[in-house]
Amino acid sequence: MRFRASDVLAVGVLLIAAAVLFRGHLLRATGSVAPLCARAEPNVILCEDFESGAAPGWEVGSNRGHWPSSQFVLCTNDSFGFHDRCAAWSNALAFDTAWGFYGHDGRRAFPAQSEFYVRWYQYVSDPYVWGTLEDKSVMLHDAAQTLTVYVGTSRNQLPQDRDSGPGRPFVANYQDLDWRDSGGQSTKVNRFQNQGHNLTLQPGRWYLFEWYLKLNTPGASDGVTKLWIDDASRPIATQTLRMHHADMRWLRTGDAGKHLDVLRLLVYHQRCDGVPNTCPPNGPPVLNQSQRWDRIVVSTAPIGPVADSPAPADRSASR
Ligand SMILES: [Ca+2]
Repeated sequence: MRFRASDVLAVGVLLIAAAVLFRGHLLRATGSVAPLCARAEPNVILCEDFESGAAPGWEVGSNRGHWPSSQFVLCTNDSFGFHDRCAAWSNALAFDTAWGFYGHDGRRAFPAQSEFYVRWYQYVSDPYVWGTLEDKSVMLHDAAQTLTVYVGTSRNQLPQDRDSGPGRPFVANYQDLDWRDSGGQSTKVNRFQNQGHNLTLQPGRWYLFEWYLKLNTPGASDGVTKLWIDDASRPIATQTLRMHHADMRWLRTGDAGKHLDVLRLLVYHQRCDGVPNTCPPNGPPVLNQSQRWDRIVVSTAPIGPVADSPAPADRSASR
């Protein structure tokens, strides 16, 4: 898998690789992530806390088969996960022979929705060196792997976009390229925090992410996204909205009927071919750094922190 210089080529190669490597499997939600999962609430579509260790339901690969699928989930006796034993992770990111590094690549399908929330906890290793361009993280595809959107943990478009920068999460939407059907008017792939209080991730901490997506009228820029991020090192009483965009074109005109119903966990760290060039042999072939994911929930209703954190005092006020 490679990501090319332009966003157009990047998504093209990605989609080809995805189509070859993966077909989603729709499986029953499992796990005991939180009481809302244990109660099988009707809004909840997927729960995953990785406590079973083997990540059932996930299709797991890795960069050129470097890493065994069994190592996608790691458990310890204490706290590899967020306040529990197990988490999925991507560690020891290997050079892809182009300009990026990645390790494990895990995917899981969930029942399609036109409007939904994805909640997860994410840990960034200490140390962690951000890619000079970006680091991918939690991605969504359609079942046929023709759509690609994601929350990245870092995107650096400084100095042009002052809401970007190393360790600053963002949302990417590869359907909002400057396609012919938009009359050349749409170049809004990368969306940054825009609520006036940007968050920059710090290594060695867990963070709570909650991502809201509402699909658009195919071809029209009327979809919505919101992103809440909070430092989970301490109890989270009120989630903090970092991003809200209401002109999202998740679906192109020809994408009518498609849904974002495959969740993918992938750290793709890029790029090393700038100045100075740190790609092998100028730099190490493997980056010994990682990101972890845990306590994932997909729901048609707001989700919030895990149950063992204090409940938000007024969730409606924070949303
Ligand atoms: Ca866990």
